Order: sequence, then structure tokens, then C-alpha cells
Amino acid sequence: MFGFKLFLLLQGVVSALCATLTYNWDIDWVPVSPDGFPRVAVGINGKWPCPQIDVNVGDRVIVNIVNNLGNETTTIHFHGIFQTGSNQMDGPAQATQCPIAPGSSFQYDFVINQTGTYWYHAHVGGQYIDGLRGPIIVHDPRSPFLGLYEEEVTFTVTDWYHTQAPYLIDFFESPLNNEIHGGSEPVPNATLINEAQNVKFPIKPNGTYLFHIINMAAFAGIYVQFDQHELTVVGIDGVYTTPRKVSQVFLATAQRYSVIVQAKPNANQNFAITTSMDLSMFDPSVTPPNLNNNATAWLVYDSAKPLPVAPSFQYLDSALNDKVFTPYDQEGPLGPVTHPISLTMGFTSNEANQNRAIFNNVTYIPQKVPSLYTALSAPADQVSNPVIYGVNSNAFVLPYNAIVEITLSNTDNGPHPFHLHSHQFQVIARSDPTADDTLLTPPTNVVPPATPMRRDTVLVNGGGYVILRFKADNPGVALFHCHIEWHVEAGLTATFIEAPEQLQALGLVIPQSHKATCAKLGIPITGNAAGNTKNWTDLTGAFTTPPLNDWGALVNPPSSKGKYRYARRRSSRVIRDLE
Ligand SMILES: *[C@@H]1O[C@H](CO)[C@@H](O)[C@H](O)[C@H]1NC(C)=O
Ligand SMILES: *[C@@H]1O[C@H](CO)[C@@H](O)[C@H](O)[C@H]1NC(C)=O
Ligand SMILES: *[C@@H]1O[C@H](CO)[C@@H](O)[C@H](O)[C@H]1NC(C)=O
Ligand SMILES: *[C@@H]1O[C@H](CO)[C@@H](O)[C@H](O)[C@H]1NC(C)=O
Ligand SMILES: *[C@@H]1O[C@H](CO)[C@@H](O)[C@H](O)[C@H]1NC(C)=O
Ligand SMILES: *[C@@H]1O[C@H](CO)[C@@H](O)[C@H](O)[C@H]1NC(C)=O
Ligand SMILES: *[C@@H]1O[C@H](CO)[C@@H](O)[C@H](O)[C@H]1NC(C)=O
Ligand SMILES: [Cu+2]
Repeated sequence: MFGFKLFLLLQGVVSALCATLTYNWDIDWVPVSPDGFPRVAVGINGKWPCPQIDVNVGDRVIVNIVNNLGNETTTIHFHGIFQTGSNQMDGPAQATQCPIAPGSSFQYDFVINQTGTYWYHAHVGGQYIDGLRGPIIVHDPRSPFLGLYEEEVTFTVTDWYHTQAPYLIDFFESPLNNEIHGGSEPVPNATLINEAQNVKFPIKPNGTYLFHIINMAAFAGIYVQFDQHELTVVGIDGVYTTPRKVSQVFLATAQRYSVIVQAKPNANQNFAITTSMDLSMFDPSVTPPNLNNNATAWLVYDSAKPLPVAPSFQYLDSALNDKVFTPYDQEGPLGPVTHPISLTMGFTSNEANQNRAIFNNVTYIPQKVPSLYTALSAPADQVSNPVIYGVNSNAFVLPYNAIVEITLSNTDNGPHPFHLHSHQFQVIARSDPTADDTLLTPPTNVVPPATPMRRDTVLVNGGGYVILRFKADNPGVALFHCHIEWHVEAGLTATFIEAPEQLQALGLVIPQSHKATCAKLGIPITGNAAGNTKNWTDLTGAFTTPPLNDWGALVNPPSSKGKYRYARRRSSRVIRDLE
């Protein structure tokens, strides 16, 4: 009897606390000009910037998508959300779902059992560069920092381009770019704060604010400094940290910082907030000398008073050293390591003289069958065989509950922000920035820090290494990739097939809307990477070479009903130059 009553009681508590939030989102083209230059962006319900998802921990989120773009597919990834038991809702195209075809509806449905600052973004063809991205803020009625702030403020920073992403990707991937510029990345036109410029944040004297700072850029690492206001960092990538005061933060793309800001005691003046894109990531030969890499916003105490010019500041090396942050829960290093993985990343030119990114010599290419569907349809005696996921999915099978240690070596001389889906990893070791031509060998016997920093996106320095640990306790398909969108498109992705047997036992239900878009695009939902359901090790027909000219979000143009293909959309300039 007692057990029964307790159950009813708990159920009551749970339903009182946990809500279901339903978002109905039509994805469409929206005319915008955040920096004064008119173009179209990918927006939601006729509006851009895209709305914030605001939830309490434990809430269920349902997002009903209708793709009204007409000429591009779409998908949405909820960055940093673990999707425990709901891997089919993670979002990356050809990894956990098919692209959502133009005209198709699609439902995401999952519970958020985490707290802090996250974001969502398209996960197909570099589409978030064109605007489909927004904050996710998960409020926590039991936050250890309650009482230290009165108001929460969202502060996004991003790079911004005047040319639409598919054309930029085409150019980035073209042999021409490789020949002339050595494959350099497109350089942004502007920096945006909350997808705008000259944003004013109203501030009350003596007020306390929790700023959720999110870098939603395609490429740029961004420094953020509030003039004459200290930032007390209390969270990184959704992980509460021991509070630490800093004067400046640096966010690689996809990283987040939650900071408490104490307002001045009076309204005598207003203060500038400066954001500055790290120019060292841009190839000087394609960076215009007049590029403004900064954007300014203001803490407005008194709207009648002037808005000061942003003071110049020095980039602080300490802003790059996020290893100083320790998780609030003081979690010690995971161990002993049962499943080491060595990854060496770099760039190479393929036979077609395209600039391709590689992990252990393999460039990622989306496969015919989404990897999750391969894992769900494979016979039990094949599901743990990495071969069935196709060579170019770069698949690593992780045993259930393995303590995985990734040792990542970066042979490139630029820094890369690496993101793991479905987890927050511990950063066990990372090399400091070094001179351009240095190539460091990762150490083999590292003594982990007592309380390693934990986050979901970490910067590996040029020529350096990073050593990460996590527990493979979340069965599903989890991508591990650089978060620079140009590099994602060039193949800098590995696929972790995490606990595939336990994944099959979960009995995930693939909703009808997920299957329908696959059918519409002619994408098979069973079989190995090549769609073979008879001989699972026969990969004949699997995708092993990237298309030479066809980049950007997969589309199903009205003219080719039911045919799955990439869009052709080379810019006329590239075509002319090549011919
Ligand atoms: C798709 O349509 C939009 C809106 O008309 C247009 O701006 C965009 O360039 C098109 N994209 C491609 C890749 O053709
Ligand atoms: C939610 O997260 C907490 C803390 O990480 C964990 O203890 C709990 O088991 C999770 N609950 C569910 C339903 O996943
Ligand atoms: C910025 O936009 C203009 C078009 O307004 C374009 O011609 C130029 O190349 C762009 N610059 C960069 C650095 O992307
Ligand atoms: C802010 O707090 C200080 C110290 O408590 C007090 O002297 C001051 O009057 C307060 N300012 C305002 C505008 O309330
Ligand atoms: C951007 O801001 C940084 C930091 O204050 C400064 O050093 C740099 O000169 C600024 N760039 C431009 C183009 O004003
Ligand atoms: C990558 O290729 C190079 C040259 O072909 C070879 O020396 C190296 O061993 C390969 N590395 C891996 C991890 O396969
Ligand atoms: C399955 O395919 C593999 C690879 O092509 C081949 O070696 C093997 O003989 C095939 N097995 C059968 C039963 O046909
Ligand atoms: Cu990268």
C-alpha cells in the first residue's frame, strides 16, 4: 500500500513540475538585413532571428516542422542535448534521420534532463550558416546559483555572410579554391550579436544578471568583453562550474558560457560590450583589409545618456585557457580507460583536387542509409561490425559503458573546435598553442586533473592534441566532428556507434514522419551503408567519393520527383573560371 501511495505522490510531483512544450515551426525564407546588407535567411514562421526554446529541466519538447523552403532540405539538431533514449531525435542528416524534404512535415519529440545554455541548429549542408539557429535555455529550479541573479539574458554571437552558404560551400570545396588559395575558408562579412548590431541591453543599477553567451558562428572564434564589468563564469556548455571571475571570454564556435554580471550602483553612464572575431583564423590572402571583425552592444543604464564608443582591448591568452574551469559537481576523472581511440585529423587533396578533411586518412561522406537505421535494422551478429556502416562514415563501435578515451592529434596549423553529440566529455589533457610549424605528439601517460573540465565542444590547438574521456552509456549514433561548418562539409566527422546491441534493445520507435521523408527522397531505411539487406558486409554502391560540384543541403527539386540527389548550385563565377 505504502509503495502505491508513494508512486501516486511521485507521479503528482512529476506532472506538476514537467510540462510539454509544443513548437510549430514552418521553416521558410525570410528577407533580412542584420548588418544593412539585404539577403534572405532561413527563418521560422516568417520571422528571423529564430525563436528561443525556453524550458525547465525535465520538460518534454515537441517541435513540429514543416519544410517550406521549396528548394532545400532541412533538419534540426539540439546541440548539447543528450537525447537519452531518443537518439532518433538528434537531428544530423544521414546519421540519425533523413533530410526533411521540401513540403514534408517532421516531428521531434524528446525530454530535456539537463540544465543551462544550449542551442539548436540545422544539421544538413551547412544550412545554419544561413540563419536556422537559436538558443535553448534550460532553467533549473535547483540551480546552485539561484539568488545570485535576478534576470536571465540571452547573448548570441555569430559570424555573418552576404553570400548564401551553398555557394560558399561550393567555392570552398572547388578545385579552383584549392589551386588559388590552398583551400582557404570563406571569410565572414560581419559579426552579429543577437543576430543584429547595436543591440541595447537595459540594465538596472545594482541589478544582477545571468548572461547566457552562445557562439552560433559557422567559423569564427569570438572574444567577448563587457567594458568595466567582470564576468563570473558559472557554467560552460551546460555544465555548472565553480564560479570564476574573468574579464573576457573566448568562445569557439558552438561553445557557451553562462556568466553572472553585477551592475554598477548608479546609472551615471552606459557601457559598451565588444565582440571580436579572431582574425588569426582567416587566410590573410582572402581577408579584405577593411573587414570589421567587431560588433558592439551596450549595457544601457540610462537611455538618455550617450552610448560610448567601444574601447579597444587586448586578446587575453587566459581567455583561451578554459582548462581552469572545474565542474561544480567536482566529478573526478573517469577511469580506467577501457576503450582508447586515436584520431589524427588533417586536410588533403583528393584525386579531383578538392580540399578534403580527414580523420585517420578517411574523409566523411554521408552514406545511403542513415547510420542509425543501419544499426536498427542490422542482424544481431553484424550490428557491432564497423564495416556495415561504410568506410566513409568513419565508424567506431563503442561497447556499452566503455570508458572511452579519444586522443585527437591535429596536424593542421589552425585550431579546431570539436563537438561530441550525446555527451559532455572530460578534457584530460590539451596542448597549449604553439608556433605554426610545430607538430606535437600526444603524451601516452597523462595524469588527469583532479576535476577535469567537462563540456561538449573543445578547441584543439594547431599542431597540438586533446585527450577526452566519456562513458559510453547512451546507446545511439553520436557524431564527433569539428564545428567549423566548412570543415564539416569537407568531411571532418567520425561516427560513434555507441552500444549498438543495447540500442537495438531500447526498441526506439521511428515516427511515421521520419519514415515518410525518407520515402519521399528515395532514401532506404534498412540495410548497411549501401542499402544492402542481404549481404551486410557487401558495401558495393556505398558513397566513397564526394560529389565534385554538388554541395549544400540535399534537395528534392520539384522537377525530379522522388529522386534523391544533391542540388547543383555552383556559382556562375566558379563555373566560368573552371571552363
Ligand atoms: C532557394 O530559394 C531561395 C528563395 O528564393 C533563394 O534565395 C536561394 O538562393 C535558393 N537556393 C538555392 C540553392 O537555389
Ligand atoms: C536525469 O539526470 C539526472 C542527473 O544527471 C539523473 O540522475 C537521472 O537519472 C536522469 N533522469 C532521467 C529520467 O533520465
Ligand atoms: C562581403 O560581401 C560582399 C557583398 O556585399 C562581397 O562582395 C565580399 O566579398 C564579402 N566579403 C567577405 C570577406 O566575405
Ligand atoms: C546600490 O546599492 C548601493 C549599496 O547598497 C546603494 O548605496 C545605492 O543607493 C544603490 N543604488 C540604487 C540606484 O539603488
Ligand atoms: C576589433 O577589436 C579589437 C579588440 O578591441 C581591436 O584590437 C581591433 O583593432 C578591432 N578591429 C577593428 C577593425 O576595429
Ligand atoms: C595515412 O596515410 C599515410 C600515407 O598514405 C600513411 O603513412 C599512414 O599510416 C596512414 N594513417 C592511418 C592512420 O591509416
Ligand atoms: C558478402 O560480401 C563480401 C564482400 O563483398 C564477400 O566477400 C562475401 O563473399 C559475400 N558473402 C556472401 C555470402 O555472398
Ligand atoms: Cu575544423
